Amino acid sequence: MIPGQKDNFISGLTEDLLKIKMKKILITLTAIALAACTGKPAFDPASVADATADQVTRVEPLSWWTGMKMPLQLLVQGEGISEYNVTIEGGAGVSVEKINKADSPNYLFVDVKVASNAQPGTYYIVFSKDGQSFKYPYEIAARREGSAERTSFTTADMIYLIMPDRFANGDPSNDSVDGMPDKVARNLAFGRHGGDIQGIIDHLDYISELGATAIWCTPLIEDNLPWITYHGYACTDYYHIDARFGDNDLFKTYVQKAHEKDLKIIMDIVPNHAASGHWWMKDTPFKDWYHVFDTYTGSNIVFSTNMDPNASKQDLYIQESGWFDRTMVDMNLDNPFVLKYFQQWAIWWIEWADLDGFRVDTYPYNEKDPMAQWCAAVMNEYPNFNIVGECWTTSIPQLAYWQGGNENKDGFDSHLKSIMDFPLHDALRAGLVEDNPGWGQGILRVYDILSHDFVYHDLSNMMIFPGNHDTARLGDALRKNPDRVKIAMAMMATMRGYPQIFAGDELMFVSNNLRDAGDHGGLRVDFPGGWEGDEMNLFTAEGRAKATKNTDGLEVPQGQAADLFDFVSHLFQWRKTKDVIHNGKTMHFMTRDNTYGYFRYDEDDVVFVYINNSLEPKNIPWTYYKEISEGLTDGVNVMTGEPFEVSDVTVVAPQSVLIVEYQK
Ligand SMILES: [Ca+2]
Ligand SMILES: [Ca+2]
Repeated sequence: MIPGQKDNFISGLTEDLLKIKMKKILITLTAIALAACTGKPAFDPASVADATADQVTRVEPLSWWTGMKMPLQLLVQGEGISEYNVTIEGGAGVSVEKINKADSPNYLFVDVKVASNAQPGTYYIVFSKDGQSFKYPYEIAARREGSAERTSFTTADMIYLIMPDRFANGDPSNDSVDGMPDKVARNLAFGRHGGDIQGIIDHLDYISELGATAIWCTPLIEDNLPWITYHGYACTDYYHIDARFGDNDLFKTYVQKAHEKDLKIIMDIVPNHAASGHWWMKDTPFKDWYHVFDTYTGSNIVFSTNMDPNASKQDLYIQESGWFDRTMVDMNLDNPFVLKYFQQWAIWWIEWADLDGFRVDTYPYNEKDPMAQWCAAVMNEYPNFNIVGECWTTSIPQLAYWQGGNENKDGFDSHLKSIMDFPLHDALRAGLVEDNPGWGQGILRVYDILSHDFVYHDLSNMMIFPGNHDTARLGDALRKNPDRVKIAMAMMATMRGYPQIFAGDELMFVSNNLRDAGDHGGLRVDFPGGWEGDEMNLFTAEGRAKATKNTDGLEVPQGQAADLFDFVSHLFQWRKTKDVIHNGKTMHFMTRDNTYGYFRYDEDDVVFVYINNSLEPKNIPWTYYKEISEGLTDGVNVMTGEPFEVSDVTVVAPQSVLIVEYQK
């Protein structure tokens, strides 16, 4: 039919007539379909026995939806299941396209076609052999309205990073769980402390009050190794929330409740490695499901092998295929079934839990080409989604290489939207504590890092952060100096990209002195007020005003918790609506006296930031800034709300920051 004919056909009908005609067409089509099925009665679920727990031990993804772009491939596990034929019953539109056998006889990978006319509902996977059949119910649901177009985190957001085990214990009944050997042990830095999803739900208002608009939790899915499981980075079951954090339904509730408070949820995921105690390690579907070595081979952690023109193939192989740790087996994303497993697993969590973004752990440890396909698959399903990868390198060109769209000489495109600005993190921490800076030192380090911005493909998708769960506590790095913590926070609120703050850094937490606290376990301190019986409660204004010192060894500086919280909260509440910060340009000025001045600007607004990181009062060098500051009047001091006029004798106190906003 040519377009003109269709237009004439429809325009010649009233709406009612059109409906009648369409109905007749539908009836005819249904009749044709039924005729085609002659001889095959409708499936009666009662006629086929349910699969026993031995016959089908597992089907993943746990469910699926109509209208998805990602093709569905079911992983089916069961004793000797590969000998069975598989069909899908329960309605037209959902059918088996291909049955793939694995190396192990106890798996099948079933390609399922969910046609555009498929109806949401319960279908049945029917397994048949020698005249015997059993069935397994499988839900194909309707998608949420607007699911594909969901938005994600952007420069308008501030991301609050939480380690759930250390944030708040909302449900003491799940601190230790039968069948899970790692029990609660709050006296150990590497023990479980009992924090959980309910604890986060209970404190969403605190997170909102701070000015955060998104939450990134370290992994919540099951990590059931015998010890050191509190961090969740060694997964033993990709489709279930760890019982010590809650369950899948509670996770979904957490996302809903966060959304009600305009907080986005970013899920932390780890496709690079699974736990040595993952359920599939007893019987992997394929021999090359993960990277197998004769003797333990750890990754050499040399990411440069990915873009180094002089690198040997062997070094690259060890980098991307070596294990992250003895308890973390390295997944083989070059196996197409593994890649597909992780693609649809990621999409399943977005769709099922209504997620707003991903943070991908140990990003460059994944084989880079299949990982790029992984990103592309997620972005194909959700074009506005954001994914930030942990590409932990101090090298700016190497970091830039990993951002999708970057013009890499080898043609590689990661399709990864966001990267973490580790070089800025390092410069900020190093520069802020240098009181007698030499050449290129002090706050000038930050200027130097920003001078490399020409290398990056997309500055708006840089996650900037003064600290996270893997680096020393900001309070320790800045030598317990609250004035410099304020400077760091002010820079995070006013620089390009989007900020991420690690829970507790807003209150200048420092590492505790629990046993074994020398490494990460010690900086991941419990949030005072998150546990019943805590002496301090820093979640409330009243508690912060009274806060002194925690008897557990955590030193919250006396009298400073309330002041710091108010400073950080004011900053990030202000930032929420500042388009000039979200999307404006930057102009910065180089000085060698441990001060730093920069402007964010667009057609309508200018924000001026002046940092005096030195130990003396400083006059703002306005004449030096005149190419952008000339003519600016009616400024407002962002922190005090007071009018601010440009003056040659504006003195800024030592170790402090001034932020002024102007309308052009
Ligand atoms: Ca708990
Ligand atoms: Ca790897």
